[in-house]
Amino acid sequence: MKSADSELFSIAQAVAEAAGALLLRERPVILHAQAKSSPTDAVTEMDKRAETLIVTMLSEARPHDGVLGEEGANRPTKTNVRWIVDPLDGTVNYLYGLPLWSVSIAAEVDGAVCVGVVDVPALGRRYAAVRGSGATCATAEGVRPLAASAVNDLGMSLVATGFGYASEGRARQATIVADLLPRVRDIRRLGSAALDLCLVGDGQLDAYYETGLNPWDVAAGALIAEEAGARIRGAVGAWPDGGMALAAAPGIFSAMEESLGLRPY
Ligand code: LIP
Repeated sequence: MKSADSELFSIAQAVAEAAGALLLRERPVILHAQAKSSPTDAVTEMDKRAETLIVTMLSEARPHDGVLGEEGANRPTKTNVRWIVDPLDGTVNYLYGLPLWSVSIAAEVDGAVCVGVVDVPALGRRYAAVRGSGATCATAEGVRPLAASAVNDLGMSLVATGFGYASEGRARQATIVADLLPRVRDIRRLGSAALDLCLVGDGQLDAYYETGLNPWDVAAGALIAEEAGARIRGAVGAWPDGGMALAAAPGIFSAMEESLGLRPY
């Protein structure tokens, strides 16, 4: 691991752990939400508190780096590093007291994500990856390497997806999942893109796809999935984008591309 990546990795781990601990330990019993892009697109005080903590820690560690965050952080970089953060991915799950939410911290170096950490406090898991060095999951029992599943039959695959907050987009997403459902083992909708991507890397999902995501939803999880041996892509290129985020076990990647109508890039 390059020394520069090692420094970024250490910072990402510390920031993700601190934000995850804040969200887990200081969640109010009564948590209120405000609406963002639609009445169902929720943001809570905890999303904002977590992002404030993340930006503060990053600024102390590397004051001249750029930062892009879901809740408004948007500082241009004066170095070759930009942090892409989702302080609370799976906000609706968190609001309802469900455990499937995460903190996603990614470091982009010269335009490519090189470090990713996804902390899943309610599950006691911290997924991480450094480009070229594989992906891991840390739990109370220790640190284990990740590996995508060996499935090679789409009809026996567990596929996750997600849906946006605008009703017209959801209608289009519904037609995609309706077409896919009879072709696969089953569908899951877990509610956190970052976690979905990590679970593909962990072999607990065979594939995940979603349209309409933002850079902070996918930056860390996509690297973790790729470093774990999954294949990833977007609508128009090798990295997930707003048009499509796809991560799949290698044995079903082409079948997923075909099912989703993705052309070779
Ligand atoms: C969520 C994503 C999820 C998507 C939800 C939402 P948020 O991010 O992680 O995959 O289906 O609609 O966008 O809003 O909880 O940070």
